[in-house]
Amino acid sequence: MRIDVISIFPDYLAPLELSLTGKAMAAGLLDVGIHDLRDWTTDRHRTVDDTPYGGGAGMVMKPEPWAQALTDVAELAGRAELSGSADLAGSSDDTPATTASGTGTAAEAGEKPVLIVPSPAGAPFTQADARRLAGRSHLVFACGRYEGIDQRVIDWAGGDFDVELVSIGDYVLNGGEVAALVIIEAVARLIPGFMGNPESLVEESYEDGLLEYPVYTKPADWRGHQVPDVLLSGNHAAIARWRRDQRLIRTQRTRPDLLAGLPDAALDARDRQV
Ligand code: 6GU
Repeated sequence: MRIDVISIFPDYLAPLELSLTGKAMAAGLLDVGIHDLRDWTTDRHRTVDDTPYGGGAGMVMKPEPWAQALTDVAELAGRAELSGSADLAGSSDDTPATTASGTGTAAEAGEKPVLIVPSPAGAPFTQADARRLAGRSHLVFACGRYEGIDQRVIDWAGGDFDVELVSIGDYVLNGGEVAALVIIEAVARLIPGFMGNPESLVEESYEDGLLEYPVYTKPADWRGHQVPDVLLSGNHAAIARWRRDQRLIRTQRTRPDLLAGLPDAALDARDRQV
C-alpha cells in the first residue's frame, strides 16, 4: 500500500516512522510519502490561505496549491522520487519500493487513489472503514488547517480520486494531521501480513460490535486483587462463556448504542440472559 500525506505541518507526521507503521514500511508492506503543501505555492510568501468569500471568521485554504499537490502526488506515487516530498522510508536508494515490496500503486492496480479529507464535517470513521481502506492500494490524505479547504478542490478531485470526508469523533481538532495519524494506524494494522498474530484481530472491539473482555496476567494475587477464578480453572468452555458475558456487560454499560445496533442474529438466548 502507498500512503501520501499533504500538510503545512509535515513534522506532525513524524510518528509514522515509529512502531507499527514504521515496521510495515521496513517490511515493504507500506510506502509513505509526507509532503509540505507550501512546496506547491508559487509566491514569495508561500501563501496557502485567504479570506473567506461571504465573510466570517478565520481563513480558507486556497485551491491552487492543493490542485497542484494532488496532481503531482497522484501521478508520481510509486516512483523513487516525488517532487516536493520527503519520503519517510525506503526511497533513498534508487529502487522504487514498488518493485521489490509489492506496495503497488493505484495506477498499477487500475483503480483510483482514495483521497481522504479529515474534517469534523466528515462521516464518522469506523472499523468497517479501516477494513475497506486496508484493501485499497493508494491513500492520499489532504490535511486542512484554518477553516478548511476551498470546497471546489473536493469537488474537482472527484474526477481522479475516490473522495471521502472523514471525521474521527465529535470534537474539534485544529487540523487534519492528528486525524490522519489515527486513520493510518487503524488501516495499516489491517494490511495483510502486517500483524504478527492475525487471530488477535478477530475478537477485537468493533470487529463484531462488542467491546473487549478484561484481561489479566501474573501474579494471580496482586496487592490483594485476585484474578477471576474461572481464568485459573483450565475450563475452556467456562472461560469463553465468562469472556463473552464480560463483553456483553461492558458494552451494555458503556456503549448501549452498539448493543442496540446489533443484528438480531448476533445474540443468542444465552447472551440475552446476561
Ligand atoms: Cl478528521 N479533523 C478536524 N480538524 N477535527 C476533527 C476531525 C477531523 N475529527 C474530529 N474532529
